[in-house]
Amino acid sequence: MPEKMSTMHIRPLTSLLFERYQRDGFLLLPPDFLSSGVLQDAIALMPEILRSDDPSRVLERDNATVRSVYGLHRTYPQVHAITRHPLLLGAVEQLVGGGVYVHQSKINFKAPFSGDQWEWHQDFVYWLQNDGIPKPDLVNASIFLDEVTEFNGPLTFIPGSHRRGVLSGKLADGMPAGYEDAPAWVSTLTAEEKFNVDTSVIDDLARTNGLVSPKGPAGSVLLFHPNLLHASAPNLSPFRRTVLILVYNSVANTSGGVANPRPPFLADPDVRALRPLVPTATEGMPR
Ligand code: 6CS
Ligand code: FE
Repeated sequence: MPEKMSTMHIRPLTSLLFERYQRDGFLLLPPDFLSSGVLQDAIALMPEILRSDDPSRVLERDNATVRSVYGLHRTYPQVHAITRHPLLLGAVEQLVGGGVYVHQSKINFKAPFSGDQWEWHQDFVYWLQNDGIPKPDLVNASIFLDEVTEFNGPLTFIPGSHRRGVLSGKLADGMPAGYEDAPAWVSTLTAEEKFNVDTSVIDDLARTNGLVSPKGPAGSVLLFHPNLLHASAPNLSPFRRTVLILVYNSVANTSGGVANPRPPFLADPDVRALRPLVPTATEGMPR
């Protein structure tokens, strides 16, 4: 049962789940955490999102397969509504400790047979170095739009690694191979990580803390810390592994400004605190 409801926002995480996130750096919530309408709304949008020939769409190294599309909460009202789902927003506020806005949203498609890797990395260093976000007071919320199995390139974590702080600030220079003519901001979105964490660090931490790949049916929600070490292998299976990732940031942790701001679809300049969708007389609880 959710803890006592605050006047404004629901606090759906029990103290057990809250502490598990603090310990491991991630939390996998079952599909019934969000109403099924959320999943249907997001899935219904995918054909349109895939067709969008927009700078926010990043292709794989094969220059044909769609890797990711960014800024969806700005483009599609249905996605913006998902960011305000009372249980999702309430859980994120509990973990951040206050009001939040969406810094970045994306769909990672991880297409069948051709969805490429994400090398070992931490996310926060990208938002620190590229967007001037001062502290790791963010939460990644990954909503599984397909079933995630051991076969279709699941996210793999090193549990507890979020407590080691920023493990790499070394920016690999130049544009990744195949993206030489792309805008500079594409460099941190491809299969070649720009802030590479040294394999000796991965080796050491994986041996002490182990490796975990949270798997689950479509509709599952995976919350994870911006300093948690993670990677995912190419998808060699015939099964798609699409996830919608919402990056929530504390409204008390906004950027102090950077010399070359990234486009709004990568770093949203609208930092107003999100309010939960409320049941309306006609529609009842949001989908
Ligand atoms: O540069 C970024 O914002 C993105 N890059 C990576 C590797 N993860 C975080 C984020 O989605
Ligand atoms: Fe990442």
